[in-house]
Amino acid sequence: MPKRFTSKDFLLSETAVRPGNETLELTAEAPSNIALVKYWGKKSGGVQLPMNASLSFTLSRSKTITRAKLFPLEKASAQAMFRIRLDGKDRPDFAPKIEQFFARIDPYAPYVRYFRWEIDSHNTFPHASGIASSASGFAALARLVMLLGRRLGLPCDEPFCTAKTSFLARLGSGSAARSVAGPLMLWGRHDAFPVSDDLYAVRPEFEPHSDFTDVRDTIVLIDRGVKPVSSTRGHDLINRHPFREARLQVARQNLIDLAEALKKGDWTAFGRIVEAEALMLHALMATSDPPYILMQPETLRLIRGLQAWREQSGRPVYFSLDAGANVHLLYPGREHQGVLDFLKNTLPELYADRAFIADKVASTKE
Ligand code: 2P0
Repeated sequence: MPKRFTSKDFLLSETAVRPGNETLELTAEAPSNIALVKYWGKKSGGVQLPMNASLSFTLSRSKTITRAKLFPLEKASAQAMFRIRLDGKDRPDFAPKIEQFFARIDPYAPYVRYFRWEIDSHNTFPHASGIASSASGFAALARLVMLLGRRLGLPCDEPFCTAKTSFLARLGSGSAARSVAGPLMLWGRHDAFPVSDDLYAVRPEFEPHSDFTDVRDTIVLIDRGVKPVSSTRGHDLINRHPFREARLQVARQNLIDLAEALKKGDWTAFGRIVEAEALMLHALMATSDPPYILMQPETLRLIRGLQAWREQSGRPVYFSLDAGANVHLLYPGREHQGVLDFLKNTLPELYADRAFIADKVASTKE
């Protein structure tokens, strides 16, 4: 069984590295991901620990690419000094979450404070589209921090390196923990999966069936606006949610059943579980206090259209939803043209606007 790490394994003393006085330029990128079993709710009494285990597909084409110019400081600053841009434009609105990230990772990467950071990020997908940009964004930033550590002479062997990258990314955004490798990532302790951990995501120990080697995710961009309720707030509301215990049990069982479906190559069972998870996520939102709805009329139009089309054609195309109105269509690669034709017929205005992104799940043969 692969080695399990504790947070102590990731600690670093302030004097572990010598910064040098050279200006550095580093680039890192990280993919987005779509949760099949959703992370929804955090454990109380910890920092960014998931209430339940989640499993995701890594989206190989939707990425954040982050470049940092690092200017050495005379002496380490008291807190991380940085400036953040997206596509060359200053984004002070991103600063609070990044500041929190740098503060949380400080015991594990104190060398961050030896530099003034000029960070420039770019997404290969529209930023405001809600395609888990905090997941790929924080995973890319965590990779940069790890890359800097290597440049400063810290050893980073596998599996330690991926585990620590995920551990750091998690401290920025929970779902980012899963955006550090692929094609399937498991985050959160689950007794049926001995390698699973709350502190960082891992590749699950099971092999998916060959019918899951070429998986596509077509993301239909229904709403590109800012979400009315953030995911962080949504996670909070689960702690006093009347269905909390039921959710925990269902998520636990869904993960076991989903692993079986993936191992057997059973697309029907896969679709049943993934769709139930998506609807449960949105049902939990609708029954929170206060309740809220992130779906839009087009979300339902698409879901209903898909159900009718599937019934009539028998094609293995299933939907998932993130914390937003956009719809992810998951299917084997051979169905790609059929999915595009279906979208053209069901949502012609969105199709004409090309408001969709055909993504590819990182190959399960990786
Ligand atoms: C997930 N989502 O598993 C779930 C399902 C969205 C839908 O985790 O507070 O940005 O930064 O840990 O990770 C989105 O929430 O929240 C999310 P924080 P995050 O992907």
